[in-house]
Amino acid sequence: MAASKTKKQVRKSQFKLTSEQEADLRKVFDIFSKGGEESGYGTISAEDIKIAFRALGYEPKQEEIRQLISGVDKDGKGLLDFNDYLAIMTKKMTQKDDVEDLQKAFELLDRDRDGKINSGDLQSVAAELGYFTGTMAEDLQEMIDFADKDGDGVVSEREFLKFLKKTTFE
Ligand SMILES: [Ca+2]
Ligand SMILES: [Ca+2]
Repeated sequence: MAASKTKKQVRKSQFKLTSEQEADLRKVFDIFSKGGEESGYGTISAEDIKIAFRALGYEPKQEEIRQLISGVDKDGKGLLDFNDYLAIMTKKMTQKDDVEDLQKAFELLDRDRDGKINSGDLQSVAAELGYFTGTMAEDLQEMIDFADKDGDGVVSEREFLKFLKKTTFE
């Protein structure tokens, strides 16, 4: 599949994600959009975006997130639909693709330093952000599961890099 396909969401940009990456982003979106009542179905909040970034290994600054969100949040409600979210994530994912940065992100997420990311690590990250609730555990495990390609229940650095940089590592 060498042919680059045109995505309707892409405007005046060089953004390009593989369809697989897009599918993964869709899964993350679905996980968050089914959460909190206040964010409603089919949309996610600015808070969710922050967690989604962390879960994907990015550490954007508060200000950067605000800028990314204000770029797509036309009605100013702070709720983003899938296309808004996709635009933000694509922007971020296509701009930050340095492997060293990703390795640093992996280390950041691997809270217990066992060389793997499991849902406990993600729970710690969420807890540090004051975001963790008991009902999130399952969602976080779901995120682990879809990055976990060999099915051992945890995400190795290789799986992590592969997940974020499919085009380079496959
Ligand atoms: Ca770990
Ligand atoms: Ca694994």
